[in-house]
Amino acid sequence: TTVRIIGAPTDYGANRRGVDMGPSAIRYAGLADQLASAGVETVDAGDLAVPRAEERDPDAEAPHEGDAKFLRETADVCRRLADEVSGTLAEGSVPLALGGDHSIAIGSLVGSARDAEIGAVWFDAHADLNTPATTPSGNVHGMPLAAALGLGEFEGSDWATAPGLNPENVALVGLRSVDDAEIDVIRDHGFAAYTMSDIDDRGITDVTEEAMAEASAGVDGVHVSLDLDWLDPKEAPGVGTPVRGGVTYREAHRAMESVAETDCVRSMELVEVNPTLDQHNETAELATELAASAFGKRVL
Ligand code: DIR
Ligand code: MN
Ligand code: MN
Ligand code: MN
Repeated sequence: TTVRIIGAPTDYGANRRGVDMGPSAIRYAGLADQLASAGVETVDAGDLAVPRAEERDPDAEAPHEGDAKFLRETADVCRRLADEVSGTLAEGSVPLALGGDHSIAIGSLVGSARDAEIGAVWFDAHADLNTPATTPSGNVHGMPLAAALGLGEFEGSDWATAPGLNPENVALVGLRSVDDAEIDVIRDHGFAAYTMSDIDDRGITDVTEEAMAEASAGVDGVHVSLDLDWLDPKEAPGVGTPVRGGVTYREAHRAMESVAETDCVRSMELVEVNPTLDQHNETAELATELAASAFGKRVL
């Protein structure tokens, strides 16, 4: 396998600044070395050019209550990321996108689903199923899964929807902070959704294997989206929206090992690493280790 690393240094979709430094933090933490220790070759495509929020006219971006902030800027980044992701797949490599906030997942999903039917597994404390109409925060990082599934109105939506992403092949793992409108979406569409309580009761291996089986059934491959706030804030303090009661270091590794065992990973992303909120870059380090496990690193 060759993994192609694509940095998407955005913070347009987040509630706090600084997550745009995620790609640098993850590279400095040793991503390429970690993946090499998994027996994986890497190519680094560098970072997408992302204009700084400060360069924009502040009046032009003032959001309305309940509206999505920086949606046009997000669309611009995601269009280019989608092209990078689909180009990487076309040359036979596996794209690994580095956020940036979780809004970049729109680009990853659109690109991964451009010439294929795909599933997605969402490792996250949150469901990311809000829309510009339901968002309580206005932050697009709470909306990417809805956008890619064609739910809600996203500025024309053509750039945001991934028709090759099958709703029957969506699984969410580790939920513990879900908004009311998101609960309705999960119920209405019957997404496979596993809360932290499911992990408590059944164990992480069982839950992850079932989620991967559901996501991969009958499709060409699976997009793995790893929001670092999936982990407990004790393990991953460098995230913008920490929620207590997340998975442990060991559970996270075991889950990523199960991901690798299925051999159906088509694309992946590591998002929401914010080094300005971190301690000694440990969340970025964790991200690199988990990526290695997801790409097949084993103890023996
Ligand atoms: C919340 C938080 N559901 C929102 N979402 C986050 O703003 O829509 N997603 N933090 O990662
Ligand atoms: Mn999250
Ligand atoms: Mn987020
Ligand atoms: Mn998220």
